Amino acid sequence: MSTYETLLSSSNARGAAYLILIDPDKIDGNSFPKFIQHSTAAGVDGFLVGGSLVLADTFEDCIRAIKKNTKVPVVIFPGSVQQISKEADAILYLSLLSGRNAEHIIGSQVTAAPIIKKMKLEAISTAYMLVESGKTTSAEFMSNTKPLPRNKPDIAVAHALAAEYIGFKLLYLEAGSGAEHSVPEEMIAAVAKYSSVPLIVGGGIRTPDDARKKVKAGAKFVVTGNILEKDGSKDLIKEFAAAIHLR
Ligand code: 1GP
Repeated sequence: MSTYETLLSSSNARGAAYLILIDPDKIDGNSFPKFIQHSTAAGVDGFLVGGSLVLADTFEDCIRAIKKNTKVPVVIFPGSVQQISKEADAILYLSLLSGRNAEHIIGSQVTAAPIIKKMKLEAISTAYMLVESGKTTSAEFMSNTKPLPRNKPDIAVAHALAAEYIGFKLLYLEAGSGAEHSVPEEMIAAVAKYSSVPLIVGGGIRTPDDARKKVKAGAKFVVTGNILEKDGSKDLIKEFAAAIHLR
C-alpha cells in the first residue's frame, strides 16, 4: 500500500485523521523519541516534517528519529527544495495554488522532481492554499503571495475545483503556522461540498474542540504543530486524537 493509501485508509476508518507537524528547528533531542512514541500511542495517524525556514542542519536526522520511534507514516511537508530526504515515506508535492508566484506553483517543483525520482520518494501532489488568518504568517511572507480572503468561500471553492480538475490528490487549506485565526468552518464546508479531493486543514488550531469543528465541517485530516511545542503531553494529544477521530 502506498503512503497516500495508508493515510486515506486511516482517515476513512476513523472518520478523519490526525497529523502532527514537526518543525526540526524546535525539537529537543533528549525528549523527542519519547514524544514520538507517546504521540503514536495516543493515536496519531502520521507525522509531517518541515517548516517555512529550517535553520538547523538536522532535517534528515529528525526524520530518522521519527521513523525509529513510530510505525505511522512520516511525510515531508517541505518549506523549500532543500527539504527532501529519502528517509521519509513520502513527500507532499506542494503547489501553492492560492498564489500567483510561478516559482511556487511550478518552478521549485521542476527543480525538485529529478531529486525525488532519484530518491524513489513517493510524491503526493497537493494543492496548497493559504488562507488569510489575521497577522502575516511565515508562509505568506516567505512565499511572497497573497492568501485567499477568509470571508470568501466561493474563491476557495473555485481554487479547489481547479485543483481537482488538474488532478491533485490532496487539498490543503492552511491558515499558517501559529495563525491568529484558523481556517473558517464555512470555507471548509464549501470546499468539501464541491470537491471530492481529500482535504487537510491546519494552522492556528489550539484546542481539540476547534479540531473537531474542522472535521465536522469536512476536513479529512487535521494538523497541529505549535500547540504541542507548548504542551506536548500525551493527554493533550489523546484529546486531539479523540476529537478528530469521529469513530
Ligand atoms: C500546519 O502550519 C500548520 O498546517 C501548523 O500550524 O503550528 O499553528 O498548528 P500550527
